Amino acid sequence: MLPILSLLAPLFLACGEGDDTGMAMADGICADETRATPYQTGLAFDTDDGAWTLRFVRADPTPPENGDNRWVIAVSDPSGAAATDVGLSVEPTMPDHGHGTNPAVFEGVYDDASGGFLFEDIHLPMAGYWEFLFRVDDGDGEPSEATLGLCLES
Ligand SMILES: [Cu+2]
Repeated sequence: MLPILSLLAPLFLACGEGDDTGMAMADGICADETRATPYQTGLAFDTDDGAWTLRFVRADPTPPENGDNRWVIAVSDPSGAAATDVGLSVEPTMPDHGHGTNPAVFEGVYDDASGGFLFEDIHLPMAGYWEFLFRVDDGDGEPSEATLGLCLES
């Protein structure tokens, strides 16, 4: 953990999270965030090229939080057929702060019992607005991309 902490420490100092009084407000740090999609189980979104639909089967914790997150995400083609033999990765970033995660990219592993691609440990080191760049790679040309914005309240 030490290398990660030492890497992140300057970022915490650099970007901050607002003042302490904001933390006490009932509506939270995401109340005025217009870029984020509200998280719900089953949340689905398409890749930009329309080739694939991604769907959150589950997220632990729900909604996603600052800290360790375990996600299962299903991928399907436009006919609704589940894709099991593609690659699925996610690259989280905080665009307002200019940082991502360590590692930068997480690779999902298809797990039939879970009903989708399992991401065991996506560590998100801050609350606030995150963008998740998903890439679906079927091995044929450039990967398809989808970006999802989520705001972590805590
Ligand atoms: Cu940040």
